Amino acid sequence: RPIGFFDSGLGGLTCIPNLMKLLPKEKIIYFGDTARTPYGSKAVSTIQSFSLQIADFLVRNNVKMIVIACNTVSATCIPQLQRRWPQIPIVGIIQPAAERIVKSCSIMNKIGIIGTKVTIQSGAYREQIQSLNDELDIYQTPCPAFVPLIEEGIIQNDIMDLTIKYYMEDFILENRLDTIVLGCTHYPLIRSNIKRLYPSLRIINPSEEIVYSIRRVLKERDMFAGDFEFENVFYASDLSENFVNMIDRIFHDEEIKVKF
Ligand code: DGN
Repeated sequence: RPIGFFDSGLGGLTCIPNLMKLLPKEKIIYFGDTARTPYGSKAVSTIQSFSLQIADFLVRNNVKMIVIACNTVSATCIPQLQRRWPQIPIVGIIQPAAERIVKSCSIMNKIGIIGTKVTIQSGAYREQIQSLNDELDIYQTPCPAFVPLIEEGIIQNDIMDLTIKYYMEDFILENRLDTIVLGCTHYPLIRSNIKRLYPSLRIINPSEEIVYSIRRVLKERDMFAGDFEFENVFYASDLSENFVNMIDRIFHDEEIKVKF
């Protein structure tokens, strides 16, 4: 059976390449809610009802696991999803990121979390990191304009660079940050911009870390894929050209099916 992934849009696609590298036999159903993106500035109750609908759809498609490839949803919806499907493993993205941060940072580090308004307001990163190590210094700031720009494909250009500086320059300098956590699955798409503007920052990418948790859960439950016939399918709730372009960019040569 396939693994179900979802995000408010194309951001969650950034988790897929590492999954394919680490677990090449696993197959995927991905749902991007491109019709209703962005989630990051919506009411929590709205995000919860959207997430339940999407998870319902994935379960109807017989997924063996639900991966929440979205920080905003991971910060606000996991208990609801677990209550609805207690028998299906649900993997969020914040816990694996918190584990990586605690493993690779010390009290000498100044760690900045960037994410959507909802993710930052929820305090989920700080809470989960400090539940593992309460001595780490955590700073947070929301960057709400990143997602709409990325969904529009405005990435490698001056507008994005200026927006990054607008949100991050003072945040980094005032707090003397040395580590930044990409607390939104869209942000790996602007990782190279951030690296170019702030070369000495260490960047932690939860979209990569989540795959280790997926592997751990599959192992614990003895659920690794055998050889089976299934093509990866990508669904989007709206015909978004950027979604298709992004899939082409991530998967180059592969024949990918996108359904609307
Ligand atoms: N990609 C989502 C996240 O990781 O939080 C957020 C996108 C959005 O809807 N703003």
